Parts: sequence; structure tokens; C-alpha cells
Amino acid sequence: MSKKSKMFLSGVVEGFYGRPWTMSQRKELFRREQKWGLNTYLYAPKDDYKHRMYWRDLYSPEEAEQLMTLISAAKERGVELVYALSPGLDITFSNPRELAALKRKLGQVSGFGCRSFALLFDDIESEMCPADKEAFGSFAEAQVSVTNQVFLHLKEPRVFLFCPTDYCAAFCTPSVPQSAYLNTVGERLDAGIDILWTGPKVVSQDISVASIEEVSAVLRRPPVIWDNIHANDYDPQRLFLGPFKNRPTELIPKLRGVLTNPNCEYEPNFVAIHTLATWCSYAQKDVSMEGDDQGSDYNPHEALRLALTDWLVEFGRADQPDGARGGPSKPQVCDEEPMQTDGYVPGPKDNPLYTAEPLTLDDLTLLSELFYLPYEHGATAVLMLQELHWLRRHGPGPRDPPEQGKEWRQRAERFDGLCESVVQMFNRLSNAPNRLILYDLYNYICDIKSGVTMAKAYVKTLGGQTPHPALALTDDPEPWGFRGGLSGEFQRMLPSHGNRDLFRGVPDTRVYFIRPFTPTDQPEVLKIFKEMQTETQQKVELVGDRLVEGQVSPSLSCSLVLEDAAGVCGYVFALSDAKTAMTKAQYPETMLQDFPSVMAIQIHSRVPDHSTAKQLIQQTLSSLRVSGSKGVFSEFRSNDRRMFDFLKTLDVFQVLKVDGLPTNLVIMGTKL
Ligand code: GDL
Repeated sequence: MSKKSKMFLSGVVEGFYGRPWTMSQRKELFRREQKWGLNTYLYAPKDDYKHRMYWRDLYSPEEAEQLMTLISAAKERGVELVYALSPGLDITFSNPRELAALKRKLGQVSGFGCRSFALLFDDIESEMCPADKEAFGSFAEAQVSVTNQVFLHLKEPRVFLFCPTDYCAAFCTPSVPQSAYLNTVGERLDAGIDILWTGPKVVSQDISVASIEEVSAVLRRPPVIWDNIHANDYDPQRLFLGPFKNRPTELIPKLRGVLTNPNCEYEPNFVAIHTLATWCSYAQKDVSMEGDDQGSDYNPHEALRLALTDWLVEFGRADQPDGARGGPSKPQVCDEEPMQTDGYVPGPKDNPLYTAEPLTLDDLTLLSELFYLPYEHGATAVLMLQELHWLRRHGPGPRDPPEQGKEWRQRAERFDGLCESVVQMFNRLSNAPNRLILYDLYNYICDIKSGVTMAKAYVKTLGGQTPHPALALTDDPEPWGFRGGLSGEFQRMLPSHGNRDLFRGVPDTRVYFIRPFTPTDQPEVLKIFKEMQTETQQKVELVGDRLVEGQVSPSLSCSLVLEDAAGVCGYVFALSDAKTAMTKAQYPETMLQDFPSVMAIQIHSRVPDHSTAKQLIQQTLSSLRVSGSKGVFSEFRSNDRRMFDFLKTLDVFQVLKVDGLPTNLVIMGTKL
């Protein structure tokens, strides 16, 4: 271990993907860090060209000027600016010109007054190029060799950090103690270099003392935690406003430091950084005082309250983004009038002027609870989910006893009240004087307001009321009725999807029935049929339509429906001799010889998994086979993609090439 006295590094790493912070945000960060007793800022914005992609390129005079100003701003605030390069995308470790490029670039930044540096090798390909394979025994050796040389070239800076490629336990094979990569780093990396570590995972829910003791033994030094607990660069719908949590303060003496890599949006990081500062304040607490200090350990709940109380004051400042309403932001005191209304005074019968209700601590607490932590929702969010879950399960049915109906109504009202408080919080936030904070929060609060409003409308529908048409949960909702875009659609198809935090492991209890069609099903069948026609908007006459519409009767055992709790959600009708349903020679004789039967099928889009629909088809195919049919075809309007894609996944049907077919028609068939 190095002989240099080592202060606990505490602060922020700007290490996320996406838009880097502005220079004025960084300077504001240093001001806050100083105020809250944090001492380090690691400059590592992933998408800054000259940090990663063009790491070799030197800074232009203008850029140099900006960096110099930043470095001295940090110094003035007593914050150590650690300048990092991420050369791992394309560096050839064995090429001396690459080493020279690293030295040249870091030398330039050293010339700007920077004294602390870092080399980061996270998120890169671990396969070495042929030249490096010849020169080094392993990837770890390559990184360590270059890093040690740069460290010596810079005259062994007091702070020099190294981020390994395996920077969390989950990346280590077969385990942390047995990782060849980490063992090499631990043995060979100069003792004056500190190592970054994100904990058990990239985003670690907990970091235990035992896990840190384990990795420190391999690294032969205590790590600096690069904490991704508040990072949100991996999901544009998430923001983390919960407290720094699940890192016991007993870790502090076992660590070299903690740097949080927080949300991409600068302003909402008030909570992340403030609560980290509260946690780090335990680094200064004298351990010998332990006896006197009993019961005063870090309390995330209390730390959050302190942070939100201070943040509330910030919301009252009339800060504007650069350039808005006449130039850069100037902090103003809360009681100053942020707007002028040009002397307009409404008459006695006019509309009164719009007045904004002030934001409250309760609003900020609710906001934080809705956007809490990656593995945990805040208390109100959990309550809302639980209530919605209950309301959905116990939706009043006609046979429910009145008491249950009463409880349902009471809970529905309470849920409505919770939703309303979210909407009111949104209103007060969007009227707060500090537009800088608002704009950083806007997409998120708008998103949650929308989500909650839809949930509120859904509960109203369950209770027999009709929500506003814009919120109607029909099969043709407005786009805010099916949220999340394409990525959301992918997500819903993956096994990890669905209420992970709250209802983990609860199986989907949806039950489907397959049963013979009865004439009473006709209205529901026609409804599904019409909806599909509206969706596809194609008017083509199909043989199968005549079966669905009841003009022609299907063959024996060839009319089935699929049913869920809400009613009929799919159907299949088939006829062994398709020709008997045709009014003209609609399809070529050659096709009908191979595929004499016809089948019409639709499954409603609310049915998420197709396994029951498969059974529906299988049963019908075997009935046709029993009737002696050689093959069956099914017709689709070419933009009825859902059913077309579904039949393709069965791997039973093929698209038939039929001469003279209209372009908006697709025929699929299978031999029996
Ligand atoms: C990572 C990246 C980091 C990113 C974070 C969260 C490290 C060491 N590297 O793996 O840049 O912001 O995940 O997505 O954490």
C-alpha cells in the first residue's frame, strides 16, 4: 500500500452515456460539493469526443481555455478534478505511438493545471488484437503495463484512478477471488494507483462490507466505489430521486472513496449528491466517539428529508436556462416576483389572473417516491401499485356481496385521491419559478402524470363510469394508451417484464377456454371481425368472411371460440370444401386441389401469449384431417400483420403463390 496519506475521495463522477453536463453546471456542482463537504469530481463523460472516441486528439485553444477555467473553478472550491481518458475502444497497447499519444494528451491537460488523472477501461471489447496478443500474456497485463507507464510519466500523481474492464463482481469469471484478470491487476498495478469498482453488479442494489473485503484482498488495495445507484442513462423513462442507500457506513474505513455516477440530467441530482454527502459525513466522524454517538448512524429516510428541504429552496429561485428571457441564469431570491404581467389588471367580471400554488415539501417527497431507486419504489408508489392491483383483482362483479362493493368503492376513491395528488404535484412543479430544474424534470413528470391519469381512468371504468374519451381504454386508444414505443413492445415480450419490484414471481393467472362456437357468441365474434377490418382498413371479399358472418355454415367440429374473463377473444371457423362457399371461381383449381379447405381465424390483440391460440388451430386442423381434407388455406388482408405473423411463427403454414391474387391479399396454406 502507498505511503502517501490518503484522504477519502468523495463526490461525483460524470461518467454516464449521453449529453455531457455544461461547463456552468459543472461549476455549480463544485459550489455544491464544497458546501456539502465533498472533495472530488471525476471528469469522464462517455460521449464527449475527446474523452473516449477521439481520445488521442489534443484540445483546441478554445477548448483548452474552457478546461483551464474548469480546473481552476474546481480548485477554488476545494474540489479535486480528476481528468479521465477512456482509450479502450481502439488502443493498441503494444504500439509505442499509442503510449506516446496517451502521455501527450494527459500531458496537455496537466499543462492546464490538472493534477489528478484516470484511465478507464470499462465497457470495451476484451478480445486483444493480434499485435497485443503477441506482446502481452493477457488483457490485464496490457492495461496494467500502459497504465503504470503513464502513471510514472505523470510523476506519480497523488490521485490516479484505474477502471478495470471487469469492474463489478458479476463480470468476474469464475468469481472475484478466482478472477485471473483482477488478480493480475491487483498484483501488477502500481500501488499508488487506485481502482474503481461498482460493487456486486453494474448497478448494485447493496454493497456489503464482506463483498468489499473480498475484492480488496484481490486488488490489494481498498477500491474507490463508482456508484451507479442513481445512474439513469440505460432507461429514458427512469430518474432516481431516492436517497443514497444500502451501503453501510461501516464500509467507509474499508474504502478509498465513493463517487456517484448519477442521473444524466444535472439538476435532479440534488438528492443523489446531497444524500451521498450526508453519508460521507460519517467518514469524518471519529470512531472513538462511537459510544457517545450510538443510534446516530446514517438514516436514508432522514438524509432524504434534509436533501428535499434544501432542494425546495432551489425551486423557489427564478433560474432560467442560458439565453432564455434575456441571457444566462441569474439566481434570484425567492420572494422576488419572477414574472411581470405588463400591468394587466382583470376587470371584476374578467377571468382572474392565473396564480400558481407554491410547491411544498410534500410535493417533493411524493416526487422522490415516484422516482425512487432502481430496485425500489418509494412508499406512495408502492401503495398506488398495491391498490391498483387489488382494485383490478376485486373489480365489482354483478354477484359480489354489497360489503365487498363498498370496500371496493372506498379503495377506488382513495386511489383516485392518490392519482389526483400526483397531478396536483405536477401542476405546482410546472409553475415553480426555477425553470432550470423544471426542464430537467419535465419529461419524467409528464410521463408519470400520463401513466397515473390512465390508471385513474381505468379504475373509473372498472367502477362502471365512463372516462373522458381521450382516456378511454378501448382497443383503439390514443398513443398515450399504449406507452413505451417499440422498445416497450420488445420489453413486454421478454420474460423479465412485469411488476418486478412489487409482484415478483406472481404468475399470470389469466385462464383461457377453448369451446365450440354457439349462436349466442355471434355478436362478440362479429365485433372482433369488424375491429380487425377497421384496423386493416382493407375491403376485400374473402371466402373465410362468409363463415364468420354466418352466410355459410362451418364443417362439423370446425367452429371454436377462445374465451377469457372478459368474453370471447378469438375464433376459428373452417370448411372442408371451400368451393361450396364460393360464389365464383375465386381461386385457381390447382390451388384448391392441394388445399381444398378454408379456415378463418382471428385472435384479439388483448391476448398476450399465443399458446392457447395455437391449440385452437391445432384442434381445428385435426378435425379437418378427420373429415378427409388434404390441405387447408387461410386468407389474410395483407396488412393484418398480427395474424399473419402469428401463423408464420407456428411454422406450419406457408405463404402460397397464387396467380392473379389481388396485391392486398395473402394466402397461407398447410397440407394435412
Ligand atoms: C456502466 C458504465 C457507465 C454507465 C453505467 C450505467 C461503469 C464503470 N461504466 O457500466 O459509464 O453510466 O454503466 O449505465 O459503470
